[in-house]
Amino acid sequence: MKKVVLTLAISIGLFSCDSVKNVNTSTVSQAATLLSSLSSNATVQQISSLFSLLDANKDEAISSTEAIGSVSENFNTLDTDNNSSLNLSELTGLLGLLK
Ligand SMILES: [Ca+2]
Ligand SMILES: [Ca+2]
Repeated sequence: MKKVVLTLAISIGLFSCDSVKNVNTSTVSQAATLLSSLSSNATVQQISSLFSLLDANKDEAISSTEAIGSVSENFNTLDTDNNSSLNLSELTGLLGLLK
């Protein structure tokens, strides 16, 4: 019986990991929603929110794998220093592209 409980505990542990993944997925969908709502008069605050939503590993940079939608499409244009990641000021360049 103890073994069953242990197995159950491990299963719950694994399930928790899945939950974390789901949270990340929802972060991406939040980012997608925010991105689609951005217009040329978007605020730096919105870009900053987008930045933190996209920066899944919290290294203060958006890598090409973290970029989605128009950020991904314009990644090379936005990456002005060509270091294959976007910092907040580079992401702010998206405002110019939205105009
Ligand atoms: Ca990152
Ligand atoms: Ca860069």
